[in-house]
Amino acid sequence: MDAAANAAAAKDAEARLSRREMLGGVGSAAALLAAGAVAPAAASAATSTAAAATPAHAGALPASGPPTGGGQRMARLYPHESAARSTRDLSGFWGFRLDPRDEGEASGWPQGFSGARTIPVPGSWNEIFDDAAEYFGTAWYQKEFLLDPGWRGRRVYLRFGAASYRARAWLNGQLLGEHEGGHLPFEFDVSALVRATGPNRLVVLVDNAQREERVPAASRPGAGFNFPSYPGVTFDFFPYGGLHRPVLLYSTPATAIEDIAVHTDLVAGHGIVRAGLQVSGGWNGMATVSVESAAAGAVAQVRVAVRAGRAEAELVVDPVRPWSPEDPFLYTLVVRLADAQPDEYRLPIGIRTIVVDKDGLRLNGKPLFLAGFGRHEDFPIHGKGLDLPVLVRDYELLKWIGANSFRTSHYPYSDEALMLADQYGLLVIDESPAVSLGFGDPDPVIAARHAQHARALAEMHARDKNHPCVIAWSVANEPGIGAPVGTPAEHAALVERGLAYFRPLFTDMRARDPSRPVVLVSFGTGPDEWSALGDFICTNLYFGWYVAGGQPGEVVRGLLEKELDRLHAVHGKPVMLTEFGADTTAGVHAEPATMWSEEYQSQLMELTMQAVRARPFMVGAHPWAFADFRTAQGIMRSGGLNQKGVFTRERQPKLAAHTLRRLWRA
Ligand code: BDP
Repeated sequence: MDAAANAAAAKDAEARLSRREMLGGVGSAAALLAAGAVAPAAASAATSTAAAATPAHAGALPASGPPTGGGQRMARLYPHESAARSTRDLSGFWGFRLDPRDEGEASGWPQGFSGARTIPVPGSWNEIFDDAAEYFGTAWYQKEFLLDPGWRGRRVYLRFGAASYRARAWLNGQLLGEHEGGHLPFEFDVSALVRATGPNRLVVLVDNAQREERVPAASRPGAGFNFPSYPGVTFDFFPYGGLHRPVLLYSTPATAIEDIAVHTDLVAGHGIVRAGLQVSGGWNGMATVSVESAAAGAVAQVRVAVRAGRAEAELVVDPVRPWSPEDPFLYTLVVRLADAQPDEYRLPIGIRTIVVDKDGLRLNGKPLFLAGFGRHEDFPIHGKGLDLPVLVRDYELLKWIGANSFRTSHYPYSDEALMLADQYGLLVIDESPAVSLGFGDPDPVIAARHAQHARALAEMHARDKNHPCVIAWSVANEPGIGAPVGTPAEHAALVERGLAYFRPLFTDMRARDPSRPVVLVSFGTGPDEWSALGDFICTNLYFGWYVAGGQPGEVVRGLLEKELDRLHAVHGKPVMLTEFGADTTAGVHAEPATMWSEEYQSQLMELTMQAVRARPFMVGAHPWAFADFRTAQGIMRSGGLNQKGVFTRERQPKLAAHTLRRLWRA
């Protein structure tokens, strides 16, 4: 590295370090519909007031002309099966080819490409092929399938659980559309393009280029999360590429239930279930809505008139078995249309309430303390690919340790993760992919991120709104001023810039869902003005690691207590410690405890939990992190791993796991 580059890198590291130095009542169904909780089928995902900007990536539509298949539509209801609906999982072996020169589209690859090797879907290409380990460009997937003969004449949809980061799909050579954002589903109506006989060829371009206008963002070459890292991303996890979640085909009758928005309440000992319905094509007719339980059948039922595709139903469940971590009891909401081809949709629901006020969080009226973790979707060989055995094992370990909750740090997790959390009774803070936003970047970059961020929030809500496990929305993790700040006036201008960015996102999220708290997770003493937008205060504090490292005793305790008390005094709202922790190499021991040893992490956890539990205004503490996870290479991350896991990456407990188990199960 020459002197100038060296100086630039040092300056950059300084800017990154400054991040650490700074540490020192349920609405009616009508209201839900009005608020856009059930959005019109064709509505754009972005409802934000901020200027939309065209992302600067290459190959944005319509390079191949307009999509023939009607374009991408927001995925709302998960394709659960019923008497009227079936789902086919296209997971398995697909054809795969890297396209480092971005030549595939011009060379006719959408029709099907040669030179393919075999890749598993779901999975991350970086964990599978040596030549793709550090590959962040464009890659192609292809798969042939036959249409189920029973699906002829029905509507057929193709749903991608997640593609990192941008995907463009073709069926039988015809462009279906494209989607941007690596952690949320999208779907296409393929009824007009799918062949009833003979093979159908599905081709997907997945572009995982790391760009600064994307969410989350890459940073300038040579920059990194703490220090320069490779790859140079602004966040602390590996930017895996690939089709990370299942690709599903599903069929519905011609007239279909397109969306359901459920809100539940508990009043005078019985349950209230309100459901806003949306049916395709502005359909008019009668619908039956029932709440069923496996043991008792229909426990409540109403018939409602659907007018111009809309209806709302209210059902009373008495006696009610409320959903909670102790008893995660799920009913099934069943909606049936009285049509020539009657559609039926079956939605697992839990009847529960979540309330936040100045005194704390309450679930079903009872005080709630969130014990659990920030996590990652990450596992050797699978990368970010959905791995069902790991998912179940993780939840078993969460139960083993006495956790009741987790945050989907730092992006929405799979549909399967939330469906299973409903069953396990795990409470989820559902976080958007906006991690480490920086407000020192140029206007067009920030505008592009804002448009994408707004879309992601709309999609996250559309997908997750009916899960009882989701008890709060996290708009972002650790946004920062993002620039070395000179004067107080410059600092104030950047704070203002952030406020102008976040306010409309909070307004939109609250309008979509008046029933759940909305929060922003801040780092250290990151601008109070931004945290204040949240319904409770979420803070990540690394006393004992990035600040006052090596002193897990009274020094850390003093710093921590002072900052928690300050946050409560400033905001007058409940506070949650959403991250704290220490990198710990499994097997390293020290007496007295020193940094990186299991004893040190364990002591830090115990001390922090004591300080937290001594404060009635604290509503939760999530050690960072559940398990070690892969991140970019750099001098801060031995082995390319963040080792703050309480479990190893292979899910074996470190000493701190036993300590937390003792504290949380007491
Ligand atoms: C926090 C971030 C998290 C990092 C953690 C760390 O929210 O993504 O992994 O720091 O440095 O600030 O370990």
